Amino acid sequence: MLIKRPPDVRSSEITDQAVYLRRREFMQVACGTVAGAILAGCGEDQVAAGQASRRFGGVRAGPFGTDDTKTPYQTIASYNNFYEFGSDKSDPARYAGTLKTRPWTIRIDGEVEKPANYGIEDFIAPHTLEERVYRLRCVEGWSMVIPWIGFPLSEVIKQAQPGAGAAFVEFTTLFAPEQMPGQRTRILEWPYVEGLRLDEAMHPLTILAVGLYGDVLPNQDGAPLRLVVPWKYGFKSIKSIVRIRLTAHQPGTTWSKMAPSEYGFYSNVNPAVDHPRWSQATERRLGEFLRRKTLMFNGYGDQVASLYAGMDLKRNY
Ligand SMILES: Nc1nc2c(c(=O)[nH]1)N[C@H]1C(S)=C(S)[C@@H](COP(=O)(O)O)O[C@H]1N2
Ligand SMILES: [Mo]
Repeated sequence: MLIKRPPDVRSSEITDQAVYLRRREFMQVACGTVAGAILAGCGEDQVAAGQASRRFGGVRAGPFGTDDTKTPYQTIASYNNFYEFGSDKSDPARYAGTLKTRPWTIRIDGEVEKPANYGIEDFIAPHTLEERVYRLRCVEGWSMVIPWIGFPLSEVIKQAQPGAGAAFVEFTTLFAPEQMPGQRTRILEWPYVEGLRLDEAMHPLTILAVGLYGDVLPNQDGAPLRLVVPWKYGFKSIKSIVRIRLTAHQPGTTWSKMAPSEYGFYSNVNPAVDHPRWSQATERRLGEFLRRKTLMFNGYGDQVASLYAGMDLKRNY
């Protein structure tokens, strides 16, 4: 059997992260535009050279680490799903530069005692940032290992004080067709929305990510703030969030509205439940040659299986 190198991971991507960053001039934004307290390495020399790193300082190693080899930065930042910028994997890296991530407001409302609007800096500042190295498994059959920078979603929800009726959380991506060319098409219903059960949202594995590999998120990965739910298929991890709403009833989600027989509300990674059009038993880790077996709950079963005790996961896909 001939084993082909995956065509979508080019050897040119195997370059040093710093070189890549400089080449793509991701670091053009001057330091000080993000909460200064959480950023380090913003020397004036770097700013002058157009290389101002927006690296996060004081980040501690978070729990749930993995020994899996991390996917190279260049792959994480160039092979994306972000339909607001097109449906080709290379579209987000090419077009997401038009997304304006400052100023950025996040609203928390619905079934909470303390609804509020936050500017992104105020939203992030109270939280201790952690590096969480998580596997991400896309429903399409590929996976990556990503060193996110973020903090538990539970901290944000507790602060908003869920009301007695709160049972689910709905997340909404920015709607800005002038910045997001995909939203000028009808490929999906806009804005992109996702949802979790409240206990899933409160689970210690569930984070809001603001960076990866120590730097602020590249736009194509969901800047300035995206959800990461590592035991669920990648589409649950909604990008560029502007609203977090607690609800009494299960919210609709973009992919389940688009194709209800293919994408459910739960979307837990499950090698035993096939997508109607393809098997979910194996996956291709980007950068590797051979496919690997997909693990139940993406390998996080010890942490999350109890959330689904007694549920039929074939029905609740
Ligand atoms: N707003 C929004 N969020 C999104 C998507 C999208 O199209 N729009 N794609 C999802 C899918 S299908 C996946 S696999 C992950 C990909 O995240 P990554 O590009 O950072 O690897 O983002 C998810 N979040
Ligand atoms: Mo995905």
